Amino acid sequence: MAQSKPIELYYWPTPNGWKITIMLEELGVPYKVNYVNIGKGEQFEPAFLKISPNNRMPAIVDPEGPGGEPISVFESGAILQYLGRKFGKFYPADERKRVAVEEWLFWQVGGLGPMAGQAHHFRQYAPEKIEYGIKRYTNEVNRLYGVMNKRLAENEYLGGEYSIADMAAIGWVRPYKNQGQDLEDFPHLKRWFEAIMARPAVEKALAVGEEYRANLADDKEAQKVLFGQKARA
Ligand SMILES: N[C@@H](CCC(=O)N[C@@H](CS)C(=O)NCC(=O)O)C(=O)O
Repeated sequence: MAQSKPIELYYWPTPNGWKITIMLEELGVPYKVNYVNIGKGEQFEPAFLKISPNNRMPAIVDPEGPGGEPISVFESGAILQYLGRKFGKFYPADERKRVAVEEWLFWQVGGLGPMAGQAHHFRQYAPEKIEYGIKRYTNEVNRLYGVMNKRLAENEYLGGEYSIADMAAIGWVRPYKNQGQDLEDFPHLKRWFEAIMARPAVEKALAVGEEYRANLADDKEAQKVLFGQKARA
């Protein structure tokens, strides 16, 4: 499948954003980056909420969607599946292989991502040091790393072959130190991490918007935007 018009990517350089730049770089399809500065509240702009009603990036608009009409997709897992189906890569069509990829993809979006996110929050950003929260999420990430390590002892990649499941997980292992983890404790995970980080497409993908990456721990204004959100009218 050839893509003539670039895919519009709504993006900020974070673990969830990287998933999609990795997939697009691996596929080698044209894409245009629209930065959504989440520390400045751009995720609440009405035009963005139309394509991503959860006020989270990443999201995409594919001008060449089904039937040749544009389609928007939000939620990183759904975007990875859409791109994998459309371009027939990194998301096998064989049902057994597809199920394995989906298991580890959903494991990431429902487990590793949210738990590592909470570990970052309690360890780095919470204004009070809440030992209970720090311990709970550091331990849970440790458990999840152990699960990955076991899987990777018997499989080269999470879904078997390199796939969207690995692309989803890598960005969440990258900040392992901020999650209080040591990759030396997980040798198979370390082998996997190093292999993926050495891929040229991954290196290119992680560099997208690198200049905008700031330490959220020092940015009180961004913290005000991001933390303590409630339902909006
Ligand atoms: N479940 C979503 C999570 C996306 C997400 O949490 N994105 C964060 C940045 S990593 C965001 O856009 N935050 C904006 C906000 O909290 O308002 C996905 O996998 O796409």
